[in-house]
Amino acid sequence: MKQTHIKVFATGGTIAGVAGSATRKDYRPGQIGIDDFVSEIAKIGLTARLEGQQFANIGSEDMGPELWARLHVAATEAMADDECAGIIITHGTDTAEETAFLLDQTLATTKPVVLVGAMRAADAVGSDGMRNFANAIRVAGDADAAGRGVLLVMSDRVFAARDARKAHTENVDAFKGYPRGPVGHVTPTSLEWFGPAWREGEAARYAFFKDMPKVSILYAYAGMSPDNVAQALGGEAKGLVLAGFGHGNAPRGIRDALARAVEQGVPVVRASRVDEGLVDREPEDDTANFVAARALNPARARILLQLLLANGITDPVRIQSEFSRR
Ligand code: DAS
Repeated sequence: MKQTHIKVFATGGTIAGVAGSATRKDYRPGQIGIDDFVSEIAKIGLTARLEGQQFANIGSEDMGPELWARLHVAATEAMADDECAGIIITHGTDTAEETAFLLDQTLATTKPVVLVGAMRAADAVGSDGMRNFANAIRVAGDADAAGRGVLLVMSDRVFAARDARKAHTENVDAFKGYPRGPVGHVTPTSLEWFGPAWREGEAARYAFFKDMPKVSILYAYAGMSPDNVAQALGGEAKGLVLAGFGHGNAPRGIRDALARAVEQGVPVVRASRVDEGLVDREPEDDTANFVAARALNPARARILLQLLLANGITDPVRIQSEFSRR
């Protein structure tokens, strides 16, 4: 029987991390090379043919445009390769949601693209890396995984990149999805989807650019002053995402300063510093031309605003309709 061919792009993170002792709390991310990883997983008898490529071996706090550009090129090539059934990207969990969402919006949905990480180093007691990786192989090798955008596999769950965010600093069960929870359940021996694919046959939504316009995030706090807006806009920011209170709220003076920024051609997206819930349009959005982030948290709202600006989409009405897509 012909084995499913899956390309594995390794970038590092805790999934490739070691502590040197099973009981040591501190560990170094990005220590294990992809070849060692692939030969280790071969021992558990999965039938896929894995082709590993080491892109980096970093903690994902250092992830950014250089590496995103290389991953995008490689994923685009793998999509065009008839031999390749799916792609896995091993990644640190800290910024996995940003990489997943950026690729989700800039790759076609014709083949599964799966990000996977771990919360415990490879030599920690109860390490989750190998199980998550085995689960990712099952998802990336499943034709039904295509048409769901980029996926993120952690703790036996499959999340859509549009929904997924890291919601715990330490737990193995670190990711949550909103507004959808997990879109599937996976183990090394089973995979169940909670509904049909929703992006079947879709082309890339936006062109990928390595150099995207600067977009700042302004984190709201009680007692903040309009100076904070000027600071956030300094350094040539072309757009701003408000990580607001509750429903994307901010003190009156801040809202006025943000409205002036919009008048000067800097789009402003209202997101929330609260972990979960929609930020929907309010009457003031119509007068001030703000955009509501809907279900995207500030980190992913920032990526989307960068992509829109890079693709020449600057009108707040048009930006709003892109934020309102699923
Ligand atoms: N070491 C951090 C990172 O690379 C955490 C992790 O991987 O879980 O994102």
